[in-house]
Amino acid sequence: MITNTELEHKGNLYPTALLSYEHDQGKINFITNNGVRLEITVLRDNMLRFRYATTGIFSNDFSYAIDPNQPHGFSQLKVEEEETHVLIHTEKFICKVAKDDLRLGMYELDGTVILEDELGFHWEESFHFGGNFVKMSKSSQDQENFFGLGDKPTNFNLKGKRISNWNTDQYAFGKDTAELYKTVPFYIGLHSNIAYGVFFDNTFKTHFDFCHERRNVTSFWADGGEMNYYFIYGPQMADVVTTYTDLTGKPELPPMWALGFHQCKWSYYPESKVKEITAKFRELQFPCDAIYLDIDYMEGFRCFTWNKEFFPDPKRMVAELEADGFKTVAIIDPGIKIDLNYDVFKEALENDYFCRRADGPYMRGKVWPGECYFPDFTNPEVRDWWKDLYRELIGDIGVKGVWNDMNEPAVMEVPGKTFPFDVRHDYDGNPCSHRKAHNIYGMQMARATYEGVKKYNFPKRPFIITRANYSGGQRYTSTWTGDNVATWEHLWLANVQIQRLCISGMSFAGTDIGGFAEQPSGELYTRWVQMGVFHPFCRVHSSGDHGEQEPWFFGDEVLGITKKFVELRYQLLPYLYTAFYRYIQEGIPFLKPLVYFDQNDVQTHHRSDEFIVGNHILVCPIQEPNVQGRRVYIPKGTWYNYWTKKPVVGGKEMFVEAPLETMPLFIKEGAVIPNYPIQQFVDELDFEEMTLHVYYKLGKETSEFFEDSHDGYEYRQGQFSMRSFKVTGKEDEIIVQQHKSGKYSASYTNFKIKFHGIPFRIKRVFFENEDINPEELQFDVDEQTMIVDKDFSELHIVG
Ligand code: MIG
Repeated sequence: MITNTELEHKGNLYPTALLSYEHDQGKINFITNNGVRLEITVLRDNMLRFRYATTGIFSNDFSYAIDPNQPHGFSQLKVEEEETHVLIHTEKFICKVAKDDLRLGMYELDGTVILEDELGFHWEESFHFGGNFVKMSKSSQDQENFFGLGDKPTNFNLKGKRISNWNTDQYAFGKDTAELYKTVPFYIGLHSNIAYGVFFDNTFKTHFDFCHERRNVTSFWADGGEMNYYFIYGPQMADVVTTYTDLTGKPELPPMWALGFHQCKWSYYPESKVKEITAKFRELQFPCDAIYLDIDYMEGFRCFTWNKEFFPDPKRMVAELEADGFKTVAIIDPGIKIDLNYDVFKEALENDYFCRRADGPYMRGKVWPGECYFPDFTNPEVRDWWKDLYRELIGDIGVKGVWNDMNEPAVMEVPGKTFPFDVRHDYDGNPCSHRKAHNIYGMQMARATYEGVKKYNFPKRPFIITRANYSGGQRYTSTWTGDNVATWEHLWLANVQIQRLCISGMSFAGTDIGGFAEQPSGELYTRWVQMGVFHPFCRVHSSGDHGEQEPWFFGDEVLGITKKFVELRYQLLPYLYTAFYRYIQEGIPFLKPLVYFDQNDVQTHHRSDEFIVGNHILVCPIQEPNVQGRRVYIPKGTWYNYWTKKPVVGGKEMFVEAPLETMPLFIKEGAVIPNYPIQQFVDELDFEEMTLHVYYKLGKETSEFFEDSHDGYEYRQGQFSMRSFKVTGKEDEIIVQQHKSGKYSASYTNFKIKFHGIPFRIKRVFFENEDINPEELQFDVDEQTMIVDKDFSELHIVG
């Protein structure tokens, strides 16, 4: 082992022995002989926060990431001193602090190691900027694996990787590009069936090393700021992820149309082009809910303006699109064109809202509009002003969603592609340089946008999508993974990135389906749509300069197949919306990587191809050209092949056929999957009945189905319904019980129940405990369907 003295020669400094500590209501403060302070805060039974101050003085405690409304409180706490350690016992785990050097260890109640400091906290003074490089190293356990970190385009399992966070506009990024658009300094460790999490809440450039430099060491450090991190104990990965998401916050429910299919391109203009595209969707009966306007809708790329030649009457156009079932989403960038005849610029200048360099000049940089200044979104007054800029776009013109781009922030033709370090920011009253504000600039822009769209779209719900973000930004906005490329490798990356975002608190995420740069073949496009319809956010986007990317561009075969998959998404909307509800309520990821689904099965630890949407649908995207199928690892349990309806027993790999028109999909046995009829857009049809697909299981399984009015805020006053379905299967029986809570009642009256996999011939039917003639429920033997009142409580079928 390297000793502390040896490392000091390399410029690292360490805490020395403990001088004293005190405990006051969940805060335990330690001070060492060399003046280092450690403050441990007990936030939950399964979460502690650690802050270190090297000079004995903490800076103002302020974080953009932490949700001010996060629930906290713990049920038990005992602090006791032993000869060598101070012990902190919560109800769930123990933290030990070593008296001779402040090194930490986390243990389960039976003493099993969860996470131990290797060198622990150390630091190196930063001569150029002042302050310190703050560092932490932890020992990693045998067979330990690592997950998380937001949008990183690398292997899903992070072991062996070194990664840094510095939001960057990475056009056509590749596998292992270290720095992308987002910063989510949160990871999950997993060993011995124990999962835990570390959230390093530091907005400076941060670095993570997962056994890359040294085989048994994991470390994280930042170029400035405080060593300030949260430790979250599982032991289930689900506990870690939901606790992290509680800490950094959950979004509100999006309008259901935001979960529909969206079509985008850089750029659809003029108005006639937009209309040509939307008309084609309707003509081909290809479902679509939203159409996007990229930067060319503006007058010379000036935000909050319209090019009147291309869009003479935006309000009329937006209303006409809306009447045809299309919501309009418009892009807004941060760069404001330097132009004294431009109101937005003038106002910001007069009010001193633009970012300045250290010595006073404005931060000037080139983006699409040419030379620009940039609002300081870390100033609450600037955010308020920005919010009100949406009055016309949203309140008057009727645009329904806003797309924030270039907010890393991106600057063209300069080294580093962003602001220089010396640029000043308000940071909500904690003035700092760009080194500290860079990684949250985009998040604060999206936050101000969210507030504006919410205000002017009220009482309807806002929809925001951003490219750059930081932990906690999920409270305000959805996101996409930026400028990917139309290659098979990027399809693979897209699959990994969305799963990673989902377990990093940011479930509302999608990729540019088909690839942004370059042009996909029809086959690649088809495979990407097949996967994309199961991602939380589902949008086709492309740079437009490499040819067309609308679904009809690739010929009839591709059109037919992609249409079938988009229709499937529309049928599954009630199921997807329910998964989303679980995300906003409990922080449960919309889709679950296999390791999240079954962490005790080591077979899942290195797999990243397949994922589970909601609780019951297993999706196995095809990621190679010219294949007729693929090997799939089916997780433990019994699953039905969605296409053949044949059950398979999991816990093993198998070859599954998937010619171009299909993709392997499996439904967990016992599941009840609600389906809407196919619609061209959300709420197009007033239907009388919807379908519940019931998959037989020998045993019990519970499913749920959340409903509300699909927009507006009545759901917060109890205007929603949560139906839970319990399926109990026996050798010659199946019972479906429904329990409903909540006040909302949708307008349809019946469920068509469609059974799958029933291993017996249906002879008798008991409905609400009465022996009835199956004909009363319009029983169809061939289809295995029955029609029941939507509020039924029990259907009991006997063979
Ligand atoms: O410098 O607005 O990632 O989605 O179409 C390119 C034009 C700026 C980058 C975004 C992309 C968008 C494009 N933007």
